[in-house]
Amino acid sequence: MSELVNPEPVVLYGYDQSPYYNKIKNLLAMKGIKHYIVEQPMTAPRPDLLALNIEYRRTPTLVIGRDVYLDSNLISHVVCKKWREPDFGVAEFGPSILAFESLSNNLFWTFIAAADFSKSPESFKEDRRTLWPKFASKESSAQRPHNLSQLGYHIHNIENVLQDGRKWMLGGDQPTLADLYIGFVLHFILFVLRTNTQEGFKRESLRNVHEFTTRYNHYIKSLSPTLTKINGQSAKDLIESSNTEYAPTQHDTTDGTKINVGDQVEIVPSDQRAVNLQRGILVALNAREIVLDVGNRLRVHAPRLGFKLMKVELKSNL
Ligand SMILES: N[C@@H](CCC(=O)N[C@@H](CS)C(=O)NCC(=O)O)C(=O)O
Repeated sequence: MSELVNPEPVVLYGYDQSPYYNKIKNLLAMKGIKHYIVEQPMTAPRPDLLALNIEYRRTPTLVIGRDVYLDSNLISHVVCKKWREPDFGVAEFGPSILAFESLSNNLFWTFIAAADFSKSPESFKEDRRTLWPKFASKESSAQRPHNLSQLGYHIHNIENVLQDGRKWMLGGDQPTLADLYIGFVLHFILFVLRTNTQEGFKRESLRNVHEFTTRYNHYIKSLSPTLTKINGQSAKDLIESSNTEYAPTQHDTTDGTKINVGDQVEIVPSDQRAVNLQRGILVALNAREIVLDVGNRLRVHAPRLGFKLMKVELKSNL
């Protein structure tokens, strides 16, 4: 057990087939952050997370000490703020990095709308339909040609950016966070789900994009991450025995919502059906974050962008 002793454990939950999980796995490797990995099933339920009172079921989730972070965008902001070196061009999370983050999310969801999941296992499709009722339906496959054209638009824009011979998205000799944001999603689209065999996405049409993605993959493979795979119970013990202070948070009393610190609330990503609601007591709310106390001395942090926040109206038992 001694190698599990860590005053502020960093624990990543996810599964290898998840591109967003790989985005964070690669970020931790780029930053050289020692961490633990708890592999999760591809479909719900995820008992390891439920045991920590985490109902949120999107992937990935990252725990740092007793703070639980939802959503890869928030996670990467938090990681880059906490571990500033190496900097990867993101000291201030400047506009170009944010633009690449937004492009990356756009690319991913445009691709999901264009992808063919008809041959995926029925159990996987059923599971995803609990979040997105039209997932892999006849209706959505009729939209595929259109969505593929939208994907082509985004990827050809990236081809144009790379046309001046730059190695990395922001130029220069070293990769930055912009490369991570674009690299993980291009790798998934072109090489994991093999869009590279489709007309308009083959190497001859997108030479620079293909070369960039291969370069990104070589770079990721050249890193030596310090990670230990552990099971859910060991992770729970590690997290619950952590004695670190909570991450500092700020409550903005001028926030427009009628929800106050101490209220019982639920949050859920706004791009899915309202299932697997994450419940907790509101600790802080500001322009960037929602922070909840979920019991077990754990706090959950979700980004404000892309999450719905609702007050739970408690029914009297009388
Ligand atoms: N905005 C979220 C999106 C995460 C997301 O949609 N992940 C996919 C896997 S790549 C997912 O949650 N799928 C359903 C699941 O894993 O239960 C993030 O950046 O973390």
